Amino acid sequence: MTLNVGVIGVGMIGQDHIRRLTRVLSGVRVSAVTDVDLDRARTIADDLPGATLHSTGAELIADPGVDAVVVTSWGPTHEEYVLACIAAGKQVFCEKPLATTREACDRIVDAELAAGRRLVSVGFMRRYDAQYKAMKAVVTGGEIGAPLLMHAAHRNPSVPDFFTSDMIINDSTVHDIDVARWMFDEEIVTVTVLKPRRSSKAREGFNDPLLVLLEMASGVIVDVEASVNAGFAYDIRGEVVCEDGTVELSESAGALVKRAGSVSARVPEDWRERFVLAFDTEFQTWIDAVTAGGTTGPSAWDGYAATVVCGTGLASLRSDAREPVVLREKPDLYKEG
Ligand code: NAD
Ligand code: ISE
Repeated sequence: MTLNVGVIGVGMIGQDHIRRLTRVLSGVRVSAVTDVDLDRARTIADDLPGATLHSTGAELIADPGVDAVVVTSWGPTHEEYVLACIAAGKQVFCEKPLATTREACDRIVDAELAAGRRLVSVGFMRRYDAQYKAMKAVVTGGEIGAPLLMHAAHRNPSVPDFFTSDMIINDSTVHDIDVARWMFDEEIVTVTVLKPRRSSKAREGFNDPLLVLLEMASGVIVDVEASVNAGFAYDIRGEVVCEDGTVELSESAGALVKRAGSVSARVPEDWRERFVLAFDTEFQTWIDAVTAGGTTGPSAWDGYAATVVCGTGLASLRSDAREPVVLREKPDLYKEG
């Protein structure tokens, strides 16, 4: 059986996901596309045999030729499309963030609860990365004792002009926030954002880098060094410190080259290169689950919790204080798996 997927938002990641859905993965085809930039959507549709071009997301969701939906438009537009998919009873894969405010995420969780089943999957692809998965297996296996700390770094080479200090938290660090919740199987209870010396490469008034401290319910502390003007590469790091040892992500998935006086390896250019296989696995797993009549992956609850923690981080960025994370009670729908 082939799953017919409609894609809303065909910008950078939308096009990358269409490439993997059409050329890399199996059991799926892109049957419809749309974008607020209709010319862009038309150009993409022209390259997809048999795909329908829709002028709005609502039309695409209502199309009987669309079995499931991928939302890759800008973050503030996600809520509308995810709610429409739930109302139509269609499975939806939504790129992060699930939505940009706590209230919007609440509405999505409430709609899914009213539907009585999981219809939403959120694009936190690091959970599918082989290195992160190996690290989690060591931590949960208990072979090096109880976890105490995690050190993480999320360095982006550069970002467009519209990027702000707030986005270091809610666009970039949101991934580290999801990793922390998933790695330790528990919620984050406080967030403290520290502002180190400002990089001279950051625009005036732009705090970069940031040091984001996440305190987990068990007392484990995760420190995330986040920056978007690192210049040299897309550099993602992680190390969990446990009572009897440590476990860390490898420096590079590629080959290590040693020559006179130096040791070197490739550092990825961007998130597309670093997480290419994670994205592939994330999508194939989702396609298989949806084809089988269900869903899989990070839930609307995970999207809600990540957005609330980001909001708490923004509060700390402004107050310079340690801020408590206040979550609603976790509904039973999200307690399994
Ligand atoms: P982009 O600006 O390149 O593309 C977004 C597209 O959405 C544009 O073509 C825009 O015209 C379209 N769009 C905007 N509003 C719309 C609306 N109301 N209806 C339909 N289309 C609309 O942005 P991007 O980098 O592709 O990011 C898109 C989403 O993917 C964001 O939520 C972003 O956070 C997420 N993202 C995730 C990752 C990851 O690592 N998982 C990486 C990059 C982006
Ligand atoms: C981007 O939107 C992503 O999600 C990338 O994974 C992240 O590393 C980058 O910082 C974000 O801007």
